[in-house]
Formats: sequence, structure tokens, C-alpha cells
Amino acid sequence: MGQSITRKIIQQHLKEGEPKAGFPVAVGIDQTLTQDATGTMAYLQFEAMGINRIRTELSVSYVDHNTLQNGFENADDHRFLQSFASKYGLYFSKPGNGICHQVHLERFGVPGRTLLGSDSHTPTGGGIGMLAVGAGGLDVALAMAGQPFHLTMPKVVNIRLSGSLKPFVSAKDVILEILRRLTVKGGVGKIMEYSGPGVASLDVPERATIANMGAELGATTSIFPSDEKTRIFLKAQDRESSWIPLAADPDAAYDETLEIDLSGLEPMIARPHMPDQVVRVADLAGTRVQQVAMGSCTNSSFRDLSVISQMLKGKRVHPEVSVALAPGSRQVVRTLMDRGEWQAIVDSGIRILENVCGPCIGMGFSPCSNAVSLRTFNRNFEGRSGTKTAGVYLCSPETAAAAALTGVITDPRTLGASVKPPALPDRFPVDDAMILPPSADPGKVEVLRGPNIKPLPVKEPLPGSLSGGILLKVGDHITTDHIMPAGAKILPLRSNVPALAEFVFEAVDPTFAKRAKAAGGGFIVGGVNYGQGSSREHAALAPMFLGVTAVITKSFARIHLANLINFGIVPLTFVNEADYDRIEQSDEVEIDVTGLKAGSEGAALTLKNKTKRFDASLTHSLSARDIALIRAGGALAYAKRSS
Ligand code: MIC
Ligand code: SF4
Repeated sequence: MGQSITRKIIQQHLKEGEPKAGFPVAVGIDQTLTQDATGTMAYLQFEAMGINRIRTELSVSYVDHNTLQNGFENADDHRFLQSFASKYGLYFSKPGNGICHQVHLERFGVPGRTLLGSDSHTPTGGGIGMLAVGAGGLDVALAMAGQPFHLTMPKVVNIRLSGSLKPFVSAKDVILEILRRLTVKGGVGKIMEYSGPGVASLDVPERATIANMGAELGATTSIFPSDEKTRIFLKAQDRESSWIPLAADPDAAYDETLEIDLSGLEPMIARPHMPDQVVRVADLAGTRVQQVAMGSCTNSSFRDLSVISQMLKGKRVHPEVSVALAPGSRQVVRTLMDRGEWQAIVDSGIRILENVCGPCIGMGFSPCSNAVSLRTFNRNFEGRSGTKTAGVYLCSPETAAAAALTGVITDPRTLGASVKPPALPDRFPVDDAMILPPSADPGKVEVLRGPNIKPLPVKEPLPGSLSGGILLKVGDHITTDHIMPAGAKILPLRSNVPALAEFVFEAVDPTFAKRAKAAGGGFIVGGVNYGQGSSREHAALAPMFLGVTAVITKSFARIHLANLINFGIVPLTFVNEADYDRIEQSDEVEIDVTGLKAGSEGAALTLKNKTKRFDASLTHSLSARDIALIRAGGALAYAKRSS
């Protein structure tokens, strides 16, 4: 039996284990990336490991999330990140240079290599044939220290593409259609590998859009072959020497297969408040729109902005729609300027934002109350835009531009205009002026930190028995935006855990932090896919700081599960879902964890509900290593002990 691309890369990088779906493996990491909202913590953790130089082939520290400097906090954190990168051997991409995933694709991604990033959309690199995985900052810090990345070997799904996209239908519609079919938990425990004759019809930026939003499926990552299109992209980036061909063997074995005929797709849109609430744009046509936001790591490439420019050319946006665009990178802007396409965007009367994440992470441009906001982004979780009453819809650049012009949701095919997605230029205007290489004299570099950077909280080793109250009971699909919100007010506190912890579950129950502290900690009970969304380890770290010792759910999302383990919180699941219904907030419970062991015989634990007087059976999917980490009080304590 032949091998998939995924298996080939994993086999080449395998450090421990056997790559059989469901079994633990450890994979060597070639490259890492961080962004500023997760990076500060990752680097503090790296520092705590006492190593004086990174041990990866390449590591890059980006600043793209937390760029509103409305006070000293973010500016201080950026200064810390810059000086840290210089001293420890990382490249540093300055604020305004672009969104980490877009810039990484342009300037650093290499087919066949592994990339671990402290951001859930790191799989964007799959568009260029990298095995690119999102993780918590601590896992990225460990990778920078030369340690392999531990994960449960996912299943590999073959998504076979045939045909080619019709006019006004684009890569975003492909992934929205896959989300419609598979839902936000359809990719959990899986890697989506694209194949088939349709792949050759997509350029690298289009592939990157699809790979990017595989994160919304809950997939570990997504990957495309590296072919002639990949070579052309790398050549245009002045990096042809990084190219290698990469394809699955013709008789490659896959765990599942999904067929998509690109020619049969039409413009799609995700309704509030989940990326899988997908319908045809035509079904919502005529709905009034108050805001349109274009950009984000999903849809801010030169290809996407060129299409937007063509659609806006010679026109003005609708007077009642507030429209903004945040380009993916400085290179994207330069390319559009060189091709004479930038002017149409400026002339159309839209707001031009920085080359950063911006509105996607609630950093400004929140919609007005009850607004319908169309965004080319990847997440539309309730409140993430900063306006709880707004309904955010996710769509392609074509659909967003159409609504910007007409003021209502519009199937872009009905505009009667013609738009030609551009061929990639022979050479992009390559200019790395905003990417700083590490210092040649690291001994002389001082790491500069401001008062916003507080010491890392540490957890005690796990006691034999956990007892306390159920601090909060929540439903299905709770996102990390619910657990640890972001936005302009809270993000500047990412390196100050005591201050940040005050906002845990703020939008769900604003009394949570106070109650948790008063009770000296306790438990959280959740439904299916608990912790989906972002990689932010703060969604584990801040609850840990508040004394949460275990989270008991119907199921977990991958990155959050790993983050809980990394911070010594025990992740458990109900054996009988009926016990989820019986347990209530405020119940006093006790769980004996002395017998916590890997494998089926150790997987059974009992929760004693002292208030309601019943026992519930719990289980877990922890490996022996996970349990060792939890017992030590988290990965950092464990790493320190074993070094
Ligand atoms: C997101 O899109 O939610 C973020 C902000 O990029 C996060 C990272 C973070 O919370 O810092 C992610 O996707 O991992
Ligand atoms: Fe930034 Fe949004 Fe992409 Fe997250 S999803 S990396 S906030 S652009």
C-alpha cells in the first residue's frame, strides 16, 4: 500500500511511537511561529527552560494581533518580543508587516517540512505542502527547545477535488461547503489531505484559504500536494530553491474519502454564530447589511484583494454600509500598487486598516448593535466581533464585495460584472525590510520587559483526590472565545495572568472569576467539542490560576485538550451522557485520581456527587506522558524536573 503525503512527512519526522490512527506519536518540528497574543507567554516559558538559543531550523515571532497601542502594555510586549527574538535566534516580523500565516506562506513556508505555531490557523501552511499544526504556546516553546511535538496520530481523510471553480465562486466557498457537510467537529482527530485533478486548478493562496479554515472543522491540519503551482509561487517569492515535489502515492491508503466537484459549487455563506451554519448566498439574498469586513488570514492574499479591486473598480460602496479592509501583508499591498489595483480600493470609499488581524480578533471595527456584518474571516462566534448583538456572516471576498456595493446580501454572480482571478505575478515585490533577523551578537542583547509582564503562575503537583463545587455548567460547542475572551480591552493582559483571569467566562457568567476565587477553585462541566476554536493557552492557564482542577465534558477539541494537560488540569469525559444532565452547577463533587492511568484499565474514574448522592463514571484519553505531565503540575514543571 502506498503512502499519503501526511504519512510520508510524519514518517520522516517520527521521533516516538507508531503512526497508527489513535496512538500517541512524537514528531520532530522544523519551524515554529508565534504571534504576539500567544507569543509573549510562549517565550516566557522558553526562558524558564534555561536554554540560550532556539534549536529549530527556523522560528519566527510575528506581531499582528495585539496592535492597538492604547496604553503602554502592547508596546511593551512588542519590545519584549523584538528583543527576545534578537537574542534567542528568531526572525521578528514587525507590527504592520502582515498577518503571521500570510507572511509565513510568502517568506518562510517550505513544502515537506513541519511547522508548529501558537495559533490555530497555522495549518494555512498546508497550502504550500507543509505539515503545519496549531498548538498552545507551551508546546511551541518546547519545540523551540528542540523537543518533538506529541499528538495522537490522526486519521487521514482524502478530499478528492475534481473540476474547477466557476466565476465568482472561490476557495472560501469550497471550505464553507466542506463545513456544511462535516460540521465544526467533523475534522476532530483527522488530517484533511487534498488530492485529485481539481488541485491543479488552485493556486497556492487559494489552497491556503482552504487549509486555513480546516481549523474550523476541528481538524489537526490540512495539506495540499507540492506541485508545479507551488513551484511557481515559491519562484515568484524568490525562493524556488525551497521547492520540492510532494504527492501521495497513487495507491495511498486513507481512512476516509470525500469527493468535491469544484464545478458544482456556488457562493456559500455561514450564518451566525458558527462557521458550519452554511447556506447558499442566494438563500439570504436581499438581507440588509450594515457592515462588511474584508481581510484576515483566510482571505487577504493578493489574489483575493485583486478580485475585490476588480469588483470595486469605478464604483463606490453603498452609503449605508460601513466597509473596511485589512490586507494580509505589506507585500500584498505592494503587489496591488504595482499592478495599479490599489487605487480602485481607495477610490471606492472603504476604510483601509493596518496589515494585521484587526477586526477578526475584535481589535476595533466592532459592528453597531444588532448589525448584520459580512466578513471574509473564519470565525463568527457570538460576541467575538466585540458586539454581542451583532450577527456575523462568513463569506468569500466576492460575496463581501457584492454586499459592500449593494448594501444587501447579494449572490455576486447576479451583478453582471466580469472578474478574472489574477494569475500569480512572475515575481512578487519581495522586500523583507520589516522582518528583522536575529542578532549576530546575542550576548550583547538585553531582553526588555515592561510592568505588564508578570511571572508565570505555577501549579502544585496533582493531589490524590480532587474535591469542590461545579463552578459552571455549560452546553455544547463552547469556544475558547467564551472561556477566555479576546478583544481590545482584554488582549493587552495576555502576559499578566492574574489580571487576565478576572475575565474568564465573562460573557457566559460575569461572576465566574469571583466565585472561583472565593471557592478556592473547583470544576467546570461542559458538553461536546468543549474548547473549540483558538489555540490560546490562556483558556487553560487562567482557569488554572483560578483553581480549576478538572474539566468534565462530553468531548474536547484537540488544542484545548492539550492545553489543559499542559497546565495540569485533568480533562475527563462522561461515560454516560445522562450523567451530564443529572449534574448541576454548585453540586459538591469528589474525584479520586490516584488510579489515573493510561489505557483502558486505568481510564475509569468515579465522580461522587455529594450533593445529589450519585456516582458518575468518567473516562479519559490521556497517554502515559499526559498523565505524568498532569501529576507534575503541568508541562513546564515536568520539563524542569526531567531536564
Ligand atoms: C483566533 O483567531 O482566535 C486567534 C486570536 O488567532 C487565536 C490565537 C489567540 O487567541 O491568540 C487562535 O486562533 O489560535
Ligand atoms: Fe488573526 Fe483572525 Fe487569523 Fe486569528 S483567525 S490569526 S485573529 S486573522
